[in-house]
Amino acid sequence: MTAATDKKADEVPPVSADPEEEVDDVEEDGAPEGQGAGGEGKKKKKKKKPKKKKLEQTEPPTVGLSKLFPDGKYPEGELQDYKDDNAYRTTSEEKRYNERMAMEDPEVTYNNIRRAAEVHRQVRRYARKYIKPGMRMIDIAETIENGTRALVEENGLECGIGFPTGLSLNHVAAHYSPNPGDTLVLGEKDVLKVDFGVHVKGRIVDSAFTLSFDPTYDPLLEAVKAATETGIREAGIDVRLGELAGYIQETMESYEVEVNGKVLPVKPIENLSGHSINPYQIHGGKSVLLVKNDDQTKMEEGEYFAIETFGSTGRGKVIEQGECSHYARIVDAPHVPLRLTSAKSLLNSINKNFGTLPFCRRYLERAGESKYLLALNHLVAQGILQDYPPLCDVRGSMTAQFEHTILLRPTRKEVVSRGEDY
Ligand code: HZT
Ligand code: MN
Ligand code: MN
Repeated sequence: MTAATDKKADEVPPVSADPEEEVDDVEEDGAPEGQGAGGEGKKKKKKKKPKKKKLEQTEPPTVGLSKLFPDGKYPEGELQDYKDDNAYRTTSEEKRYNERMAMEDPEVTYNNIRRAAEVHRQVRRYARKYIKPGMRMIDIAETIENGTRALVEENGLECGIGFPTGLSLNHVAAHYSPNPGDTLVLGEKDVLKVDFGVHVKGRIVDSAFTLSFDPTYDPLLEAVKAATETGIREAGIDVRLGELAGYIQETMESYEVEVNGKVLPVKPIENLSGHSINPYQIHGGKSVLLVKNDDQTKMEEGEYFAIETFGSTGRGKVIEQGECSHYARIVDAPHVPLRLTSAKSLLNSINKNFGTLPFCRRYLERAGESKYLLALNHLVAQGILQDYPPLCDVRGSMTAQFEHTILLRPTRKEVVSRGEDY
C-alpha cells in the first residue's frame, strides 16, 4: 500500500498570488518577470543572471513554508497579557514548567507550533476566498488538505494534517467530513463550519471559522465569534475551567438572531467544549465547557488549549448522528490481541500513517486501503479506535463555531492561530 507521504503530483498552474508584480521583481532592463513561483514565463527575455522572483504564496497554496521563511523562524501569534493578580509565581510552579517541557527547548516547541499556525493562516485565507455555494464538499475538503500538505511540507508523522477537515453544515455542529463517494454540494443557505488542523512534530494547531452566504445568520456568527474571544481573553494560568465556561455563556447569551420574523436566542451548545492539546493527542484531558459549571480544574503554565465555542438556534445540545468519518487511536488503550487478519493489517496501516492523530475514511483510501469498513468497525468495537460521529443539534436549527489555539506561556498568553481574518 502507498504511504501517506507518497503524495500524487498535484498539478497546479503556477499563478502569482498578487496580480501585480513587486517592484523588486524588476530586472535591469526594467521588465517585470511576469510570473509567480516555480513556473515558465510566457514572455521570455534573454537574461544573463538567474531570475530573482519574489517568493510568495500561490493560489491555490502550493509553496512550502521553508521557501517563504528561509531562516526557519515563524511569526509569533497575538500576545495577550494575563489578567489580575497573576504576577506572583512560586518556584515549584517553575519546576513543573520545566518538567512539562521535558528536555525540549520551549523556543523549539513554540517555533514548531508557529509554523503549523502560519500554514493554517495561509490555507484558510485561500479557503475563505475560494469556498462558494455550488462546490462539492469533497472538493472543498481536498483543497484545504492539499494546501496543508504542500505548505507544511508533509513528511510521514513528522508534520502534516493534524486531523480530518471538518465541513459541518447547518444543524451539524462538528465532525462531518465527506466520506469517499460523498456527492453533497454546498448550498446558498448553508451555514458551514470549516475546522481543520495542522501539526509540526505533533504540535497540533486546531482552528475553525464559520461561513454563511445568507446575511440572516450574521448575528449568530457574531455571537459565537464574540464568545470565543471572551474565552481567549479570560483564559489564563490558574483560571478555573467552570468559571471560564460561565464567561463564554454570558457573552453568547447576550445575542439573538431573527429568522423568518422570529427572534431566537443564541444558545451555547452545552455538551460541546474546548480542550487541552498534547503532542500527537488532540484531546489532552482538560475540557472547557460553554455553560457555567463547578469544574474547579485550573489551567496551568505551559499548557496548550483549543478555545472553541459553538452557538445554536436550536436546543443547544448535540447528539451523535449520521455516518461517521472521523476516527483516532485511543492513546492509552490496553493491548488487545486481534484475531481478525483484516483488523490487524488495518491497524498496522493506521499506526504507520497516522499514529495517534485523528484520520478519516478518505485518508485510509489515500493510504491504499479498500474494503476496510468491517475492520474499522472491529477496531472501534475492540476499544482500539475512538469513532467521532457527526454532532448534531435538531434539524432546522443553525449552529456556528469559532476556534483558536492558545499557548499559556510563563509570561504571556499567545493566540498562536490568530490571523488578519479572525
Ligand atoms: C476529536 C476528533 C477529531 C476533539 C473537538 C474538536 C474538532 O469534540 C474534548 C473536548 C478532531 C478533534 C477532536 F478528529 N474534539 N476540535 N476540533 N473537533 S471533541 C472534544 O472530540 S474531546 C472536545
Ligand atoms: Mn477544531
Ligand atoms: Mn478543537
